[in-house]
Amino acid sequence: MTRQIVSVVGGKDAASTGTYASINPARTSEIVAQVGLADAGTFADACRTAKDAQREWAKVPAPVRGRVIASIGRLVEANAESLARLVTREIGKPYAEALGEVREIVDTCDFFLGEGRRLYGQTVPSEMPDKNLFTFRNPVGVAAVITAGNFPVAVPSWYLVPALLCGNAVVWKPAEYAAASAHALYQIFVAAGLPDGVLDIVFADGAQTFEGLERALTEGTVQKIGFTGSSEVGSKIGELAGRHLQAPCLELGGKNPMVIMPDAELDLAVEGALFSGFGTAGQRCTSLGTVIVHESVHREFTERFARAVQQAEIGDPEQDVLAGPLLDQKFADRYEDYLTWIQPHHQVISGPVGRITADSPRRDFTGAGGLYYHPVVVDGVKASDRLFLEETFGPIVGVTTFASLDEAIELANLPGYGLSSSIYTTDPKHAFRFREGISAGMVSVNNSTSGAEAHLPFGGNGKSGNGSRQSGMWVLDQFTRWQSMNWDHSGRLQKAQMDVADI
Ligand code: UN1
Repeated sequence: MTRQIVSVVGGKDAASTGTYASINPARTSEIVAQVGLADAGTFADACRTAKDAQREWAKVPAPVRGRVIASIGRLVEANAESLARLVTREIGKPYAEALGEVREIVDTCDFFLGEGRRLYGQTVPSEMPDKNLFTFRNPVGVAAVITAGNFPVAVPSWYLVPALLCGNAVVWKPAEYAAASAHALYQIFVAAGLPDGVLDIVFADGAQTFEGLERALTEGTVQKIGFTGSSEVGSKIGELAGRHLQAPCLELGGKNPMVIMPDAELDLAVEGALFSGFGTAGQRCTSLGTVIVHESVHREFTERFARAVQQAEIGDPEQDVLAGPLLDQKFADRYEDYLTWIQPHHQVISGPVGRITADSPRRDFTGAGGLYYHPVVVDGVKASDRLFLEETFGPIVGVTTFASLDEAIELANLPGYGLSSSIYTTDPKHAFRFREGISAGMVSVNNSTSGAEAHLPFGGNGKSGNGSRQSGMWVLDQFTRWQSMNWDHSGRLQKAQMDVADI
């Protein structure tokens, strides 16, 4: 069944000026949704509508907003299977992972529903007698949230749930290739009791979104941008926000390293590398980029890793598989581009070579043109290589060696990203030294680079983001602004710094 979906602004369907067909990447002949695309004007309208709705929403007491978040969580839970099935069908994520993704929304709601009864401010001692100082968290206003399609429902919820809880309105622009999943989630949020206009959804291409956002920033109807996507687009968004004196919340790419020490449990490391590198077909921002393995265990590790990769189940995402197809044709093109570059340069130790010709790396399992690709492991990657420095966002993992932990840390930081990282070691000293030296916002010890829990700070540094953090209580600083208040009941003008009594 093909869904017909359009943008919704202020509770009403908005006009479309173009269309996009969202396809099932496991069967590319199947259209999941025909998506009406809006233009920049509709985006800017949505921000104005949201601004009006936000004024009223901010007056709703925070504990009551928390109850709406609780209802969203319950509704998501009640619809978990159908939502996960839709995610699998639209982006090819294995069903178990899609269900996990839906679980992450519920976890996020569980965390924030109670925050409606906290959102603490402070009472602070004054320098002067008979004077009281307070701090308050105020909503920022309207958040424009632009999200990628690899986590079409969980990652948007990291923005939507806290932003709404804090009394903001949200205009959400999801990735077109995940539009049906996004629309289904939008409907659940609205059904939980959000007033019209407090959450608006706009489907638009990149250029129209950017133009619409620029207009909204100029009109003063957007106070916060949340963006998850590539470092390249993130930097453009950052530039635009900066011109309007705004600090966006940016969650960008990663070239996430995994360091394997000589004292590591190798089987565990192989399992971790397999899941980090090829789970979700390597299409998480937290996916493994390069294994940095100690030279003394390099041979043993690569042999075991190559075997594990060759045995991994890649196939129909509705079945129990490690990975399904790539998300969308544009990611498939990118994979093929990397592969073309890799072939003459490197030793591919697991992947198309020897099993399928290099210029035809696709494995079509269904006979219906699924975007299935071989996982590829490339050994002997050098620090100056494209493959070492760039995020591939696909099932390609590089391997390189090191001699000392300091060298490993230097290599791990070299690409200039700083999202996630991992070290396999049985020595806590190594783990802590790695944590101190690594530029990443997230560090795993004896665990995958991917799979952060929903109540820890999530985010990166360098090319991975501007230091903003999502998830957990840290995200409250993105969606509220601190306000201070002083209240003098002395009955006279007490001047700060000037009327402070000496001891
Ligand atoms: C992303 O790919 O943008 O930590 C987010 C993880 C997931 C989120 C990934 N919970 O791997």
